[in-house]
Formats: sequence, structure tokens, C-alpha cells
Amino acid sequence: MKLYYATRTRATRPRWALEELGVPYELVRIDMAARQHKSAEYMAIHPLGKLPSFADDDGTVLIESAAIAMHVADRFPERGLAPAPGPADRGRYYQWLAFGAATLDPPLFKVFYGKTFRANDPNSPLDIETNLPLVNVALDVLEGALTGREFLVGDHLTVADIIVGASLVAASRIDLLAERPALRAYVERLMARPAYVRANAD
Ligand SMILES: N[C@@H](CCC(=O)N[C@@H](CS)C(=O)NCC(=O)O)C(=O)O
Repeated sequence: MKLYYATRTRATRPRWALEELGVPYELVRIDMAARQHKSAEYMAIHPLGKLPSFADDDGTVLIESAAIAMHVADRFPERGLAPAPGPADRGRYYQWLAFGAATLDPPLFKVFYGKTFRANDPNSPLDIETNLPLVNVALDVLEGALTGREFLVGDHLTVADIIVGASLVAASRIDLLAERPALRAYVERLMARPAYVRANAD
């Protein structure tokens, strides 16, 4: 399995899943500073020229960090990173994955970029005023869901925690968790996991 990767991007999400699974994989490092992600060679793999992308042993190519993480979890079902299809937990797993990718991430990353490295870029107006209320509503839903719970689904970590958790790490970096103690504790627990630390190493 090959993961096309650059540090401090969403490629750390499927890398985290692979590290939790403890299976062998190859990191193919893409130099974003050199615009390698926009090369014709890389865009033949990822048509949007983004990271991550993934090539499985059988040649299957995938894009989208959440899809790659879900796919590798399903390849090794005995490791328990995805609930078995059918019972309610699988439905809740889909729910939080969709919530992370569709409800939380789009407004969160507009706010994140607006407050961080694109803060002073006049060519990149990122509407914090419109997006922040959407982020706050999504964070309140998650604060409720994680109050009194260690993980989003069941009693151990799943890919839902990886996808939602990675976004919450970004939210914590722009100080959006100050008034949300359950989310702060959840992020601290996730960041202390050895697989998270390995996935976020350079
Ligand atoms: N929804 C996609 C987002 C991919 C994405 O936007 N990746 C960023 C890095 S975190 C990227 O490659 N940006 C470079 C660009 O858009 O040119 C995913 O989760 O994989």
C-alpha cells in the first residue's frame, strides 16, 4: 500500500489509521513547496492535485482522506478500527464520518485558514463571520456527543474518531475548544496515542 503524503496535511489522517492498524505501508512523499502535487505525473493519480491519495496492493487508487482511512480499516477488520457492517454502531460510524467531512470540515477549514497562514492574504478572503457560527453549532453537537464518552462509537477508537478528531485538533489550535471541556479532553487523549504521534512525525 502506498500513501502519497506531505506533513501537516490531511494525509496524516489515513497515515494515523495505518499506524493504528500496525500494517506495513509505503509513504510516498510529495514536495508541496516544489509544487510536485500539481505535476502532470501526480495529477494522473489525484485529478485535483491534492493530498492525500493512495494506491492499494491490487492497484486500486483512491483519493479523499476519509475514504482512504475507511478503506484500510475495512481491509483489516480483525483490528477493530471499523464496526462490523449491520448493527447500529456501523450506522453511527457512518454518521460521524459524514458529519466530520460534510458538516464540520468545510466551515472549520475556512475559519482555520482565515485565522492562520492566510490571515493577511488579500487575495484569499475567507469569510470567518459566515463560517464561525456553523463551526460552533457543529462543535456543540460533538461536545454533547462526547460528554461522558471516550470515543464517538462503541468503546474503542474507530476511523470516525480519526477523521473527526483530526479536525478537532485543528479547532483546538485556533482556540475554539476553550469552552468545551469534553472536546478538549478528547483531543488530549487522541494526541497522546502513539499512532497519532507517529502519524504526525515528519
Ligand atoms: N477533502 C479532501 C481535501 C484534500 C485537501 O484539500 N488537501 C490539501 C492539504 S490538507 C491540499 O492538498 N491542498 C493543496 C491544494 O489544494 O492545492 C481530503 O480530505 O482528502
